[in-house]
Amino acid sequence: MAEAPLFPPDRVTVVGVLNATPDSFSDGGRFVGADGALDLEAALAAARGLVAAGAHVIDVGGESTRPGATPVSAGLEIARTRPLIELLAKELAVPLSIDTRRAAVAEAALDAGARAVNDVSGLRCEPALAEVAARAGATLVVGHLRGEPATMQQEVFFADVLAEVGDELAASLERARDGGVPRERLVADPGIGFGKRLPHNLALLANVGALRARLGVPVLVGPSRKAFLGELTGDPVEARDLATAVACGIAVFAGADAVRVHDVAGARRAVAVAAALRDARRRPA
Ligand code: PMM
Repeated sequence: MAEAPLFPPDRVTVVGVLNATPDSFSDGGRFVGADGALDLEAALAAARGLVAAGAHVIDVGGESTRPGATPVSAGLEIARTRPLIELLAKELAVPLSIDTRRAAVAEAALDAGARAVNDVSGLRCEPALAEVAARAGATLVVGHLRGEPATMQQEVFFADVLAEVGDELAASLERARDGGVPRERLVADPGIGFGKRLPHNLALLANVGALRARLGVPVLVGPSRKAFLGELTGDPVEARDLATAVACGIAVFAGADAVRVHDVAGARRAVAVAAALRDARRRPA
């Protein structure tokens, strides 16, 4: 029997973030010490917390993609994520995804039990990642990112952000299909905060329904704790969960199929209300 889809059309999928990095912008250093050692027990406890809060999928990352972050080797990324995925796949009932731009890291994670690959570069970094996902029968999330995380905020220019992000995501989806990933296992993500300024992030979130209609696959958005929310509220990164929940709710009302968040409990509530309002607008009582 075919495995149940990770992003089914009849629910808003909530993806919980679990970063095994020392330097992610909001949750770095929770499970990886300055000496590089991974605290598997603490990471498992955090993952259990995400599941208890209602996460449908857990996204494990081993490389920070924050603006200006230093890239790490594939070997280090695998050392941070593979043992954790092996443990989580054994202990938890929810599907796991690996947040990576590299084919070798994706392969190790899929081998260890992950069922999805989340590539924020949309196959621009390593196109061979598509074949790795295809071979494993994995779901593939392609994100929108121009350039590299290290420099992505330096030269940002869009004449028409929705059209350009739509074109570039459509190209990523085509690359994924060329690599053998069928449409039913593809998800697109406009890459909130990845080489974008406040007006771009707002336009993408508020018009996510148009993007979804154009691309024909589920759309995931990841506004969680990002700088644009700080620009709007003045809140520091550790106080952005309420703003995140609002952004998620409104994106779902506007057509998003899935959200990727650190605070799953808040996002679950926000998307429950937003999805009900969205459905009421589509089919008034
Ligand atoms: N954002 C981050 C990392 N991975 N993946 C997807 N699909 N979408 C995102 O917006 C996204 C991502 C930013 O870093 P974080 O892990 O600290 O949230």
